[in-house]
Amino acid sequence: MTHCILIGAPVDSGQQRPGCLMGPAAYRVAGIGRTLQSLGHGVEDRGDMTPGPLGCESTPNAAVRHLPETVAWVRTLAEAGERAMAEGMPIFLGGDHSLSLGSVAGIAAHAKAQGRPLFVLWLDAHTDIHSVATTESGNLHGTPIAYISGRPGFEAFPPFPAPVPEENICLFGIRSVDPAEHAALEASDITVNDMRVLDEFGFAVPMRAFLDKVRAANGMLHVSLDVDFLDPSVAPAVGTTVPGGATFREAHLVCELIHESGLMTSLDLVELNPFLDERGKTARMMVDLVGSLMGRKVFDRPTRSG
Ligand code: B3U
Ligand code: MN
Ligand code: MN
Repeated sequence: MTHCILIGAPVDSGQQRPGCLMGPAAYRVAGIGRTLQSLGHGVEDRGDMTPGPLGCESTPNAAVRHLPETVAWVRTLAEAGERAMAEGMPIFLGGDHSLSLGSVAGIAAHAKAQGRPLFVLWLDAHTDIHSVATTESGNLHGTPIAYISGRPGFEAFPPFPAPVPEENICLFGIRSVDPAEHAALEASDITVNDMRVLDEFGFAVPMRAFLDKVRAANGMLHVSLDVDFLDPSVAPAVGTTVPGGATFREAHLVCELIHESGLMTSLDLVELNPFLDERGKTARMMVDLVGSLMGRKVFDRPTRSG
């Protein structure tokens, strides 16, 4: 039984399609609390966070949008995340992916205090490794991987507490990469499981390889689940749909493997835009995946990693 701490993060400032701020409400309506309770977990809903006062941060990159608001969210969510880690498993209800600039900062601070290595699994169509200097769209939801891995270009942000080593980061489901991101990744030790890899080896083999690494290091595991990891046919409610994503079955398998590993210590659910949904289909899909991540299965049987 896990003590799950729901943290509403109605962040909408990291991209341009209004609607992600309705995400936390949609997860609650879709029954995230009931789903976790039905699996025997404790649930504490801390409600929706609000960003602190806005500063006057600026950047030479004129494309960047909502920098002070994003920095304010980072402070709020880092604090909420660090506090929740001491008491249970934080589940951040987004909100666009810029919320992970804050959630991972808080979690990294906690892992550092515990003296344990942090690993990050990024389930996403995108690599989100722009810096504030390289983003062309100016959408800061495309930047968290650069911030958490300690790359330059984040002078406007609080210093990242304990950068996550590149070897501890696994991007999974990738199929949309900008040229600057491509260059950054080619020169890095971040694992990139793009769809080419997943088509050839399936989802289980690369996922188990990463989970084995986390286990061998006695690591903590943060999972960041972007709605666009999924194929738009099963998850249409996202501003940046990219064809060719994980199917219903592939996504559940990934979540079941993560659960069986027993390694996940925190979770972000990001980029749900309920305004674009079809009668709650995507919100329900995401809540179902949380069910698989937290132990729902058809039969209990010994598994390779379990
Ligand atoms: N890499 C592009 C597109 C993008 C990143 N994350 C999302 N879209 N959801 C950018 O704008 O940085
Ligand atoms: Mn993303
Ligand atoms: Mn994405």
